[in-house]
Amino acid sequence: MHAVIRSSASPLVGAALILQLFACSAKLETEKPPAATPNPMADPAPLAPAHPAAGTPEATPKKAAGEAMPANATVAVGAGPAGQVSGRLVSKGNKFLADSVVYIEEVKGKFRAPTGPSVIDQKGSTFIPRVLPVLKGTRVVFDNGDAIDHNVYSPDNEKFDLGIWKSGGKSRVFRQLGVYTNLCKLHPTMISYILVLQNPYYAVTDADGAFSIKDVPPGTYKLRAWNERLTAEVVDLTIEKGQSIEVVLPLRR
Ligand SMILES: [Cu+2]
Repeated sequence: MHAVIRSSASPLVGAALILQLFACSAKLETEKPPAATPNPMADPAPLAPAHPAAGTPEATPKKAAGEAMPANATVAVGAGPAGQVSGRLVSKGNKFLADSVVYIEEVKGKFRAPTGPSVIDQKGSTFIPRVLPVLKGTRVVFDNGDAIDHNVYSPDNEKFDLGIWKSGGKSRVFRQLGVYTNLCKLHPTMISYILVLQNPYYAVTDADGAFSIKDVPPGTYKLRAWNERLTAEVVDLTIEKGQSIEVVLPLRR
């Protein structure tokens, strides 16, 4: 059960600064004051004070192309059995939000990669999925489902080339942290990305840029977002035991 009621206020500051701030519900057993943590490197966009506004109807800010981008906003919304970081990415015109990876850069401890592999298919000369985050040490199978030759290679990090083959899979274990661009020498339009991450606390955004990272252990972290075209600020956040945090994270060129 989620004993959190989410409400929001959308103050307009200056021309068109929209911040979505989530306030604590008065019904929380252990109430935490809302904390807004602007990144000091962000544009000089003042964060409006987060007044608890339980019962205020949720306003949906309309975003148009050319609108000013909001600063990132990080707000604790309540406590529950497991920590959670969720929220959404925003961008100018809300473009390119899908298939971003939002992840916690480093979490103390060692995380064992899953015993089974992750899979990237090649179908219709397209890598599916286009973006695949994996835990360090994960085996990734490239499965050629086409009846034609494909190749998989990456010019990134330690580089690799799996050769050229028709039907069936070839695999490799990704042991080095980083982003790998996967390409096919035979089909220049084929591209996909593997993000090798230190811990399993990551999520891929949906078409609206929404994400949810569950079961996050308490700690102070850097939250990052990777996007094929745009970049995001790094967000510092502290999550306490069982706390839920909502983040609105802008992507920029
Ligand atoms: Cu190919």
